[in-house]
Amino acid sequence: MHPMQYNVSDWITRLLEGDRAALSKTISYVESQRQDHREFALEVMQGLSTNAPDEDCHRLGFTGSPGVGKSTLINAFAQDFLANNPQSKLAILTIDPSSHRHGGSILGDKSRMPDIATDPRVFVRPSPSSGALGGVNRNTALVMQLLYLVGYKELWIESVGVGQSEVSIADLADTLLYLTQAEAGDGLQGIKRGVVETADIVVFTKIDDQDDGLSREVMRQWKQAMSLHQHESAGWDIPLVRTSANSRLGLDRLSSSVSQFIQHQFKGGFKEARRNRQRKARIRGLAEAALLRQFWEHPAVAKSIEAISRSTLSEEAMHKEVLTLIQQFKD
Ligand SMILES: Nc1nc2c(ncn2[C@@H]2O[C@H](COP(=O)(O)OP(=O)(O)OP(=O)(O)O)[C@@H](O)[C@H]2O)c(=O)[nH]1
Ligand SMILES: [Mg+2]
Repeated sequence: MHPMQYNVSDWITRLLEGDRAALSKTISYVESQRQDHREFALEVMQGLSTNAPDEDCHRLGFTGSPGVGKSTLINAFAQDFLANNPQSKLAILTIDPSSHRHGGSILGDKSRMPDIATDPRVFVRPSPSSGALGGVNRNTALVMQLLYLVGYKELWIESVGVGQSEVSIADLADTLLYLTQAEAGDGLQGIKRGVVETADIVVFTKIDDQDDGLSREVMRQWKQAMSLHQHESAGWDIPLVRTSANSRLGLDRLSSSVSQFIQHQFKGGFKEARRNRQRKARIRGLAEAALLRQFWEHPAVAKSIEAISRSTLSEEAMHKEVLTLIQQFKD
């Protein structure tokens, strides 16, 4: 008998009927540390799966520094999206930074999406980042797949997108928006940090005033710096879009840039190529994390590491010892 009281097929029926409480619970089971929870969730997902290709699913990523305006832009952009696509179902995953400036970030993110959080077509889910600073965690792709399986074909994900986690937002998004504020002196931080390598569209936020001269100057600098960079999809020039969630400046342009990118990816066959690359990156991330855990938890290896740490081995001898450790782990 299953360790959990619920019956898998009843549970699936609830999910397919649109039971939001059941959906929230299933996500918690996916993210749970408990083996029986995870097994139940995976069984449910297998039952939901049709094995049809998920080409009709669009994963839109919003990344950028804390406070840059991700949640507020999502709130505004989602209203436009739903107005233009009234039949669509939209799921939004926000990954809480572990230490949130405003405190109480779970309520915080929902309250920063006041106009959509209660819309029956929208499902907002804050997820813990499990200590990984990047936000996205090893379960995010699974959660997104679950949402897709219960009928959410438009999946948006908010993440600060820095730091070291097994899986990054660039390994998940079909379309990745990099949000930045056009601030003096800060303008090219994103380029310096190499985000342009992964961004498909650069979005300047909080440009409430069309005549904001500074933002134009910062944008010019970005344009110049980015002319040296080639996007992974041949023929795509990364658009730079000035937006404001408050005055709604640039939201139309953002919407058409996203549509153009989707078209470009589809026509050029880039979407599938990208998803393959992302799957590989996720496999790599998950495998590396699992292997490392096993390595550190391996009793003989752990013992040897203790011994080596306490010894007065020379640096070159220690390097040799590391190779021995790996052999010990493999045996
Ligand atoms: N003037 C102005 N302020 C904005 C705009 N968008 C967001 N803000 C403000 O910027 C602050 C941060 O916005 P959030 O949407 O919470 O930013 P975030 O990137 O989601 O932040 P984290 O989730 O903490 O990483 C809030 O006080 C917003 O009211 C805008 O278009 N114009
Ligand atoms: Mg936010």
